[in-house]
Amino acid sequence: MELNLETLGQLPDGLGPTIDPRELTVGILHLGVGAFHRAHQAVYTEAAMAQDSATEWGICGVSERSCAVSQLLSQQDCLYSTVTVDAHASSVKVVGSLRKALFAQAQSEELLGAFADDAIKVVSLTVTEKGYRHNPSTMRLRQDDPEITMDLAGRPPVTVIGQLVRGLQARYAASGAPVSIVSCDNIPANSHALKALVEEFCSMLPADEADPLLCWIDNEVAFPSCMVDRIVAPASELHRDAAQAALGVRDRGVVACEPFKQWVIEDRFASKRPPWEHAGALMVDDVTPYETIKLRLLNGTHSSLAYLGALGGSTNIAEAVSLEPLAVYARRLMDEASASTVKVPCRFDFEAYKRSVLERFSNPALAHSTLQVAMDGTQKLPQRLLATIADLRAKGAEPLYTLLGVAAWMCFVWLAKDDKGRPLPLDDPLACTLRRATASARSARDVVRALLSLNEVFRPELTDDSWVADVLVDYVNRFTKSGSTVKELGHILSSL
Ligand code: CS2
Repeated sequence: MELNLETLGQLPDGLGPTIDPRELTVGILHLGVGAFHRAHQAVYTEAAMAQDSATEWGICGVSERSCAVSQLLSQQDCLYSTVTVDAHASSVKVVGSLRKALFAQAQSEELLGAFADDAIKVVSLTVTEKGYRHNPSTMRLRQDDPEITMDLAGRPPVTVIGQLVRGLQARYAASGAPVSIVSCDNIPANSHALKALVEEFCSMLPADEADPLLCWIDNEVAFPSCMVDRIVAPASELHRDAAQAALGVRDRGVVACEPFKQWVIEDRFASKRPPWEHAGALMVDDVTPYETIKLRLLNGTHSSLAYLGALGGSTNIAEAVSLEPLAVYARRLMDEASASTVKVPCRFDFEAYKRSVLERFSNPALAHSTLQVAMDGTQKLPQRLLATIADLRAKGAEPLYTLLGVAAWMCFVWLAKDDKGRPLPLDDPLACTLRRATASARSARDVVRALLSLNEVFRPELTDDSWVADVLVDYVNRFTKSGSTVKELGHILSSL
């Protein structure tokens, strides 16, 4: 038997949704209905509705890149379960807040209809960093992006920015009802950055379309930023079996996640919003301090462990952080990153935060693959590592640990294999540019010079900092010559 509305009544007590999915109407349109959204916002939204006996915040989830997820979810009446795991226990629960699933590329009319529907009060997104099609170093749309050009020319939009602008146009033409757009991606000032990209796209439309739209967006559309946190790994057969054993029905949409979750939201909405604070989200005036700490300490360390771990042959993050030099390194990297964060939330306990990050990375039940975290480095490094380096350099400091993470990324790109010679695939929207840049490199200095001059990734103050280049050359040299990344890391750490 499969999980769906008909089998819902047969679920064991306490494992079903805390609201009745049949009673919900749709009030949220979410772009990017992947595992993260299903283990995070959808969970908060269900709990918020349950707390307040609200029914108007059902979610319409949109798949962006493939129809597989939206089809699968539709076949299960949009029900799916979370399997929450750590070293000691696991728990299964069916989530009922997702009520509809669309595939953007095949259902563009329905998507525009959803944007225009004034029952939709919130449009949210988890489309990963590359979904914004921006240059992370400038936060502007990539000028040479053919997909953006084609969306601007008026085809049914394929890019997320195109979908947002065409969707907002449809809403403006229909009721003009206010709406709030919430980015839930790991980008600094995420929704504010998104607003700038939306406006940039609008300003490339003919003036008679652009001007009224921009004016309406300014008055009626809010872009509250937020910080999201939960480690979610692709579900394995083990997780699906655990769900089946607990539920008594088969769920093909299982998501596997850690127990920890956090959501800090800027409370600046243009429209009614779900009472997420009743589900544990923190509503604040300014998310910057939370976001900077999360991006630089958690995500920065995650990425660095992913590159070092992958080079050293670790397949997942828990395995990587179980190696002494990597654990020591992670700790020192977080100490360094915390010195770069200027604003800190009041009563924030850095020590407890760092300990909890290491504990979370050690969760063996998720098997979060190093290659998955290593993916899209050009889109992640600027906010995770480079911002720390730039801030510390501006203070005259020497961010030796953060640079180690950047050097590991450079080795990962250049060597394309681990210590045992096994290939490490480069999954990055700028993969061709990276390969071209490093193809003729013969030495560590060549590689560092070639990569540092990619202005999509590195800002001029880093490209031109000869101290930074020298440190990177030294690290890349040592890693490439050593034959054992983990041992070499140990040597480097003992010399710092
Ligand atoms: C990870 C994040 O894949 C990655 O790059 O660093 O997805 C991380 O697991 C989340 O941001 C945790 O909240």
